[in-house]
Amino acid sequence: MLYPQTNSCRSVFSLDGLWKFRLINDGFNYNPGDILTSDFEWIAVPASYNDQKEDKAYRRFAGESLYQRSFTLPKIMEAQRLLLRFDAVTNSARVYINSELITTHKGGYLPFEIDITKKVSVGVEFTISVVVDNRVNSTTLPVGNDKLKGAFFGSDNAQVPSVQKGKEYQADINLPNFDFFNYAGLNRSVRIYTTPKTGYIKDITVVTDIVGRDGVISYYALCDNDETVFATLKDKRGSVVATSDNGSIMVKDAKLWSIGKENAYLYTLELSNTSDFYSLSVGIRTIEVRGKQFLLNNQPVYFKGFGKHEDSHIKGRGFDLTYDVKDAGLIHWLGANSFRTSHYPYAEEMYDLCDREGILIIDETPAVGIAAGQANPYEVLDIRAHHEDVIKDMIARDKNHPCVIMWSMGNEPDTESYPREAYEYWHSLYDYTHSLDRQNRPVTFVCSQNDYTRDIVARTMDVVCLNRYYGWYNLSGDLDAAMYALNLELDFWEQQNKPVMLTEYGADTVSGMHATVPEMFSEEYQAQFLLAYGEAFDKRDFIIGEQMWNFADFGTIQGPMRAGGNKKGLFTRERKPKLAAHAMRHRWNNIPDVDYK
Ligand code: GCB
Repeated sequence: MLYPQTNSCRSVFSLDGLWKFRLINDGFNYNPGDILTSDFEWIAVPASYNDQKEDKAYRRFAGESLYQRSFTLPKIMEAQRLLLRFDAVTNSARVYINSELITTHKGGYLPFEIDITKKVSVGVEFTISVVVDNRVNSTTLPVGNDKLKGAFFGSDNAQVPSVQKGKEYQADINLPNFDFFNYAGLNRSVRIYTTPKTGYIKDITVVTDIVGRDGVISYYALCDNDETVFATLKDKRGSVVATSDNGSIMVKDAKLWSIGKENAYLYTLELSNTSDFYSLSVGIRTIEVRGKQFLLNNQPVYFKGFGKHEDSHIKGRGFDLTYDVKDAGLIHWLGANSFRTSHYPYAEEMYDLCDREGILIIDETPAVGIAAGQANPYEVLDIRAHHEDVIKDMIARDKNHPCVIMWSMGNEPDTESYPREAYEYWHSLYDYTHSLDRQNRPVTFVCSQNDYTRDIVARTMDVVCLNRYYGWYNLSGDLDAAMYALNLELDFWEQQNKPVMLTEYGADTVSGMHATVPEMFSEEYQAQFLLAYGEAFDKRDFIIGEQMWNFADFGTIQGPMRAGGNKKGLFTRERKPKLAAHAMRHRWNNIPDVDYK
């Protein structure tokens, strides 16, 4: 799926800004075509709605809400094909133009678009209404709990007096099976973009290779007719390097794309036919897992970084380019080189930035929370087809970014209780993921702290990715015992002859809380915790990377384990460094990006 662009043949109109908004509650029903004239709020797009108003309903709400806005398109657009594109509506959407339902979409973290050429008349006002549903349940990704009512009297809660068990407090609330706030709404940009009416370029896929000192770019362009697509490759200064009309370009003495701002060389591939034009940044690089190494351009990489979230005050999960730029700068400041898009694909602009700045991305689907208490999640949850859809859509969106170096199919599923079913589920998805990516990037999923001897699927991934909390959720506060346990486990993984990466390890830390004898929640404990893990990694050649949890503090559902959110950040939510940020900066600046192990 191509990102909208303005050029000599296409144009983009932003629909971001103030929209009319209301929760669909208190007996309010949306009748398609109804225009909101009263009882609505003005709300900013893109942004989550939850923290924009001083109303607890906005944070606690579970259900549908309505966004509405009217537009008139200029007559100069008459000659073009019109596409309405939503970059992300969380968690699902019904879209109306005036009273007509024009599309529905499930899943809150990937774009969808609709051809509206025949639905609107240029020069005539029309109204877009979007009904957004924020509910998560056993059919959605991320997964939520179906039981919306009676959450406070659940029989699983040991603190509920036995005489109250089974009693229901009548309130719909979201019960996410994941540890980030279920921020909802028009979280990313909304636009109308145009293409020529015929002959438009529908899709482009790029694969690159290195032969000696030269680069090879193979491109596959899909048009709505059979016309030949011509390619022109330009270097950074805009000089033409090569042209082609046969899908392949040889680049003599190619400059490769690699880690770091100075090394992230991007060419521009311009594709055109008689009606259309599209330009794409291309980084020439190869990726391969060989033995216990992860090779970028044939050099073994050591991953330094974290899992992140798209999360900030007030905007919630709303797209904010300024935060992306700030975060990329902090990644460089730390001497880090990579992150995982835990736990959903991020806004496309972040990948574009990472292409330019040489930051590696492990791209993750929203498949988080695949565990169902005592029950078999592979039977209880109705997610398989949707899971395939999000993998397909994520790859369709992100396949051309050089910064994307591995696909993560999901985070912390239960692989231990029903090992055979887990294997069947995840291994078939692994094959499916590989089959969709012409670049054939490595594929993995990220596994939780479990009885790793029972998990028979993680060890079959291209890279084994482990989330571990020795010293936090277990052996709490005792780093000596934690390191003993971690090393016991790493001895096991050493036998598997696979590259292994730690994709989460961390400690909640209250910024400003200090201790001479480091104890949990103090800044000193977090720093010692992370460095102790680092020491264990340094001793093992098969550990190819460390991505601690988390880049910054982030919002979660409230609960006894979370004081104003998850506090495992190296930075506060406002991006102020904790002591551990300085400690990791020192460590990472002394570890090279490649040829470390
Ligand atoms: C995990 C999850 C992550 C949580 C983290 C924590 O294992 O993957 O989503 O936020 O632990 O801090 O508990």
